[in-house]
Amino acid sequence: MRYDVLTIFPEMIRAYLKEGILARAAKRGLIEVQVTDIRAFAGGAHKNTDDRPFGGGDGMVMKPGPIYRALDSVPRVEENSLVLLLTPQGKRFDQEMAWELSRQKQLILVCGRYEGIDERIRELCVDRELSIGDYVLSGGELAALVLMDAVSRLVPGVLGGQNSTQEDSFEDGLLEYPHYTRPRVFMGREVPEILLSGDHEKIRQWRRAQSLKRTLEKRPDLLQKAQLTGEDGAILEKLKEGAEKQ
Ligand code: 9D3
Repeated sequence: MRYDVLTIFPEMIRAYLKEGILARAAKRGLIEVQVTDIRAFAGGAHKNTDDRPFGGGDGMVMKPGPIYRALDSVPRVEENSLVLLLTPQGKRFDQEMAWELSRQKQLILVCGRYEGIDERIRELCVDRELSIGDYVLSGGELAALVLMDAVSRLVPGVLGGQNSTQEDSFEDGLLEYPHYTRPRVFMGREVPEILLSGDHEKIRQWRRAQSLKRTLEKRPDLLQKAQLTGEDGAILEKLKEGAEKQ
């Protein structure tokens, strides 16, 4: 996977990519990230990347020229290349979209700042508009990092097996079961007995029931889309009955 990130704050992107799983993936050649400074493509003595909006109003708008030239400078991987604009108006990014994007060869991420970008960039250059959620950020940089993090984890080899994607939260659409490690007793609170039993089938059943219980309690909306077995259905019925009695 190759990412090209277009931004007026290249160091914001580079800083996050210096450490952690994405840094390791880049060192191993599993992903490549090129950051392009939009300002390098701005003209004039002041290298302005923004200007006042036609028609008046508060705030500034990103000029089309610098973004257009920055995009033009990005080498395109022939097939499977997408230009994504990070914007509050985009379709909400989720795990399903992360899987879909992970099958591309190149993602070109355009980070907006200020009130937004000139509409003609959207029309001429952008394949898709994405948002990471319904809250107001100061620009697209954090959104681009969130996207690259979520997508890169799905690129074969990036997780190195230790943390299989299948067991991850959201991969089967359920929240995770509770985790425990040593010590066995902490501040008077014991690890559930079953986890010490060595009975792997019992442990698997307990964990599945805990996942279902948590999801029902904290994120019942996730159950609609979740991949549930017949066993899951029976556990959920019991949990719901229990909730009614109380
Ligand atoms: C004052 C009206 N604002 C719309 C809610 C304008 C506006 C706010 C924030 C325009 C741009 C931004 C900067 N945000 C992003 O560029 C952004 C974003 C976000 O704010 N939330 C969730 N996902 C994203 S992706 C890019």
